[in-house]
Amino acid sequence: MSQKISLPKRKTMLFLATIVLVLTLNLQTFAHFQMILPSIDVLEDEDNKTIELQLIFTHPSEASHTMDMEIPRKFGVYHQGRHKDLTSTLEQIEFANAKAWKTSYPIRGLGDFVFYLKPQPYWEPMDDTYITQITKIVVNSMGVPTDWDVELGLEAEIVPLTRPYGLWSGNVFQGIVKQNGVAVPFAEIEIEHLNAEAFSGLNDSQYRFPTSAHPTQIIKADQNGVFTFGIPKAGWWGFAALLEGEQIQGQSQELGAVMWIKAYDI
Ligand SMILES: [Cu+2]
Repeated sequence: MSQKISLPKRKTMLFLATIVLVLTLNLQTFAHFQMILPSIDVLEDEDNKTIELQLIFTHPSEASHTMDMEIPRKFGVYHQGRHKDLTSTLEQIEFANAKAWKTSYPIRGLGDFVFYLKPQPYWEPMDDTYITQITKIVVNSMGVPTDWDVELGLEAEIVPLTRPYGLWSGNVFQGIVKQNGVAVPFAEIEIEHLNAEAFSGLNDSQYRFPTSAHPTQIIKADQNGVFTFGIPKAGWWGFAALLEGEQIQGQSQELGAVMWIKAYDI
């Protein structure tokens, strides 16, 4: 039996549909990305060996509103089989009117230094969920590859299949999405380019996106949790695999596995 919907009811439904649409649009155009932003990605002989790292929770592509970060649960570095906890070295800073963190780290020796961050869960009222994005970045010294493909065994982790530095724009980047060491088939991954010029406050540096679907790229992993993305432009690119985490006090938690890479034009 077909149901007829009376006019006032239809109006209400239209209204509700509009609200849902607006909320959905917000979700799509406000992808959150936890960043570890190092002052340099590959150190050469002549470079200062003490690097700076900033921990920022933001919307990198639109360079819009940046979220306050509480002191991270853990920030550390892995190199040649050794972990170093850097949490106590973090200093609070302000970045785009929000609370962020920074530290400096002296790079000793050659090879890969894998920095990893476990932030405190962030309550996002707009999405009615906690967001926890566990983030990784590899800084290399002197172009010698050592640890870049390591799996640290994080709760949520992107394990790169492509060396995550020394990349050209036009390369593809591949990785495996893992949750507690297990590959996540068909995981959804959001990808954004860091709009560095806008963040540094230069005038007229806003991107003009052709549509509202462009700031955040969305791909899915295959049945083995492997994803592939063709890098269209030089700069920093963030990958956030969005997973379902454990509830926190009855509220849902979106668990993210995040990794950042930097590409250069050939
Ligand atoms: Cu936000």
